[in-house]
Amino acid sequence: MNVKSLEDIIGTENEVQDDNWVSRRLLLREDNVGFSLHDTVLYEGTETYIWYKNHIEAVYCIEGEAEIETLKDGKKYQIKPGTMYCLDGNEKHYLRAKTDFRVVCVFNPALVGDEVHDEEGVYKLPADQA
Ligand code: 9YT
Repeated sequence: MNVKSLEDIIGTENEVQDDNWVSRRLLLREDNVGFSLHDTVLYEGTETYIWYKNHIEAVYCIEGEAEIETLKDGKKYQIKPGTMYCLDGNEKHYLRAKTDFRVVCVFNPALVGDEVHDEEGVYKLPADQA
């Protein structure tokens, strides 16, 4: 049985940050469950360009509000606590956090742990999965 608390992650290498967000990674590839599980906060007023071309992500909002815009069709989706979103495929999108926006995210394939978006908004795959 694998039991962890957010406090176990904060301040460790599994708390990963960039300018727009902090991601506390509770389950990773090394846990061998087929997905990774994150508790993530995107900071108020930020706009993040994302293209998960290598991953499927489901996002469940537990605090705050944000707008998602998919680039291919310009559609905008308002996300608030209790709302989940999961892209149809690997669409490029913007995430605009209207307030601090706290979400629980699941990624498949599981992240290794140190991923941040590259210049294309992508999380690269490790060499053995690329
Ligand atoms: C919602 C989203 O994709 N935010 C960027 C961070 C990512 N969810 C992560 O690595 O936890």
